[in-house]
Amino acid sequence: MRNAPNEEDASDLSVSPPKDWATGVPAVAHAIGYSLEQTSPRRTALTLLNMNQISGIDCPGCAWPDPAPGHRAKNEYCENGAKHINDEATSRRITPDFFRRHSVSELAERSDLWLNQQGRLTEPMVKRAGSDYYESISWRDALELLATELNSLDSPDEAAFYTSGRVSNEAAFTLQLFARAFGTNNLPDCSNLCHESSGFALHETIGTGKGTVSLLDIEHADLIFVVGQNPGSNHPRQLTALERAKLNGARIVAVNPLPEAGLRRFKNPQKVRGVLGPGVEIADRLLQIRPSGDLALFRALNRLLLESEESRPGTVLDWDFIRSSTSGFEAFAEHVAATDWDEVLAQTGLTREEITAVRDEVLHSDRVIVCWAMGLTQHRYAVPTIREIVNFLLLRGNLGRTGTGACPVRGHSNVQGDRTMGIWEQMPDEFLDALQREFGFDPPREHGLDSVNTIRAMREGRIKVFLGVAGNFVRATPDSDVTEAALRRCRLTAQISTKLNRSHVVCGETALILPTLGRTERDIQDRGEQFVTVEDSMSEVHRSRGRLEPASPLLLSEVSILSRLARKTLGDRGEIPWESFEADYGTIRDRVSRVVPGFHDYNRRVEEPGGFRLTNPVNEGIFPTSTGTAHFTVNHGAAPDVPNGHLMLQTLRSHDQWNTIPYTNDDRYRGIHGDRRVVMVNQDDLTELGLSEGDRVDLVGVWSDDIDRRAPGFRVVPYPTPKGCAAAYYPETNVLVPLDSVAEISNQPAFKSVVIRMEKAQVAHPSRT
Ligand SMILES: Nc1nc2c(c(=O)[nH]1)N[C@H]1C(S)=C(S)[C@@H](COP(=O)(O)OP(=O)(O)OC[C@H]3O[C@@H](n4cnc5c(=O)[nH]c(N)nc54)[C@H](O)[C@@H]3O)O[C@H]1N2
Ligand SMILES: Nc1nc2c(c(=O)[nH]1)N[C@H]1C(S)=C(S)[C@@H](COP(=O)(O)OP(=O)(O)OC[C@H]3O[C@@H](n4cnc5c(=O)[nH]c(N)nc54)[C@H](O)[C@@H]3O)O[C@H]1N2
Ligand code: SF4
Ligand SMILES: [Mo]
Repeated sequence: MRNAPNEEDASDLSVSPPKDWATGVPAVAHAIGYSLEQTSPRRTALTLLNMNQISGIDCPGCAWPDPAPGHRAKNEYCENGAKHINDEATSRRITPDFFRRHSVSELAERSDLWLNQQGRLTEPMVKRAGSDYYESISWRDALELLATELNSLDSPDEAAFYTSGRVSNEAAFTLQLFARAFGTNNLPDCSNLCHESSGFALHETIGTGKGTVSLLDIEHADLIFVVGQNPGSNHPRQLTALERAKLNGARIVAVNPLPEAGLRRFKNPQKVRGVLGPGVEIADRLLQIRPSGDLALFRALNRLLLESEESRPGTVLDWDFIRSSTSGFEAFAEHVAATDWDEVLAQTGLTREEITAVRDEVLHSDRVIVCWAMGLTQHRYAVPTIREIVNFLLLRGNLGRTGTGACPVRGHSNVQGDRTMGIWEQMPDEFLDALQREFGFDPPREHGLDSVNTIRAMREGRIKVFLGVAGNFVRATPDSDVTEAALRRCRLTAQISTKLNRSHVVCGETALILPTLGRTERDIQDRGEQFVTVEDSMSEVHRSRGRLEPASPLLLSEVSILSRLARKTLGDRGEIPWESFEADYGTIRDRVSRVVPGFHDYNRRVEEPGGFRLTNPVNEGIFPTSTGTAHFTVNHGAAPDVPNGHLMLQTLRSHDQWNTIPYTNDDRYRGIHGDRRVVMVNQDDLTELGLSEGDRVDLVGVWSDDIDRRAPGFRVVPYPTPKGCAAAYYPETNVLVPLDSVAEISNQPAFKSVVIRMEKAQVAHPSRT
């Protein structure tokens, strides 16, 4: 079973103190080094120099936006962006011979790192029922097989179509159109695992699920909170924006259980001063909060602001804004006034002085922004926590004005765009009405399955066919043993992918690998060379066009695969011109312009340098909620109880991985090298538990069912995390996250509050000799 270690995980662990700065010369050297290892200098030049430029490739690294045209650096990318792009542009190839040499069950024992290192997929492959090997199949037969399976289902709702956020707008629109024309809203996506909690909280309170902040706002803010986010590793160019804000006089408060390198000092690699000097201090204050303590923190801040207003009436709260643009203030104020300080201190692990000092920062700041990511969204009470942050912003009118706002920092480069294009199991009726008008069919109205509910349905045999468009569903999702068993129950699983991952080898009875072009590659169709479009975390929509020769002549683009699949499955049903979609993506954008609000004149506007920005109604003073006002809310919730001798584990990314795919076994900024099966624990806890650095333990999940959730063979690393808490890498620890441990309302897995205990390792671990 792969969720236990094998010889590929043999440990060369070495530990040094965590770094207190991020992104300088070593970072750039690492990126180029990784690139040259994977590919040639010429290909490196064709990809890196093109990245994030006006007519170049949109970086697949993350959703952080690019500066406006004219303000971009020659090297407008970061170390990690360079690594992601080179991981795709690698010269290594997987050919049919590879699958003759390795059976599926053998590959299922390999590490995520090894699978990814084998290179690009080059030909469609099939694993037939009863066989343990993938073999070649033509595109025609592969799509025919998939279409036949889809058409033989008792109901379209026995199929699920997963999307990961690298998929372009054009492919996403095509996929959701196909799924709905086929007859289902089962469109689980990575957003269900990522910012779903943000979407629900923002939608309910301000009427739109998207962030309200632009790069210009960041430059003009007086105070920026960076909550539950590790930008040094996961959104490196956010540090450039924060540096600029600081040079303009902004203050920064970081809220994080860990003293992440990028939150401390930043050495800007694009400036001589950054490379040679000590760098810029990023966070003026770091609140080392206990995981899940953020609701208590913001409630306490809100209470302090209300008290300041009481002592200096008319000077603290923005009454004009509260009266004209919000509702629910009284109930909220009454609830917050009853906040119990003992509980706040216990939940946050902070002191009253620390919290009061932040209140003072707020009182001195006219323009405040709150940024956040997975440290907030992946908890049971994530939605109430984010709603409480909205309360915090509303109190002083920090929404809709320049230099203010809510900034959920998205992960995948086009995860926001995929949602805009209709990838959601719960799209509102207005969207479905527009599809109906444009394409003349009745889209299903009943909500579909999200990621967690898809796994439940597979487990019960209610989902029989699964298509993954990008991503690595089996590794991204919780409860690995349960999820793997669920996937294996499917009749057919198919993956449209660039690289090999675990979702190809933990598969249904029949399985298909459908290899596709990546962002870096030229995409030539019947009506000429195509580009695609994406939407970043700040609602900027722009083009992306690759320059490299495709990794294999047999690759098809995502749009081609989906359009052909739709034609084969639907035959003459409906009047959707799949053939022209494939030949010219401009014809898809034409349709989008008539279906999706804000996309009028799409084809023309996206030709503008830098594309266009979708307007956010909040920035025009409009709150499109049921009442037309922003809603103050009353929020309940507390961190999970952690019994004595147990720890609260958060599962997070290392510096050297891309989601489910580790690139190396190092986590440079945290000072951890040579091993990913490590658990970071506070020294006092280790002393109490009688453990020391390097000791090997099993991590054992504790949940109300009697399933034995165990991640064996982890090495202990003393780390400055709050007492009673621990941190370890995803996806190795997903086996510990119960499928039913989800955020209320959003149904997002609570990946960052997993109650565990540590046991001395039961099985001897392989060592590198
Ligand atoms: N290099 C690289 N870049 C990436 C990715 C990648 O894998 N690699 N993934 C992309 C994707 S899809 C995403 S969603 C983003 C993710 O970006 P992040 O959200 O930065 O990713 P995580 O590693 O999950 O880190 C979560 C951070 O939250 C903190 N945290 C955990 N629990 C709490 C809590 O309860 N309260 C607070 N205040 N903080 C907490 C952790 O200590 C950690 O610093 O990055 C994107 N960018
Ligand atoms: N425990 C724990 N679990 C988590 C998280 C966590 O913090 N903790 N984070 C969650 C989050 S925020 C996210 S977003 C999910 C990520 O979940 P996913 O998005 O499902 O996973 P990725 O690792 O990004 O997918 C990598 C695969 O995508 C394919 N790929 C890459 N580029 C392309 C492309 O251009 N086209 C196609 N078709 N395929 C491509 C490659 O085959 C590669 O192997 O994981 C979630 N799971
Ligand atoms: S910050 Fe994100 S989008 Fe920008 S270059 Fe780095 S990885 Fe790519
Ligand atoms: Mo994500």
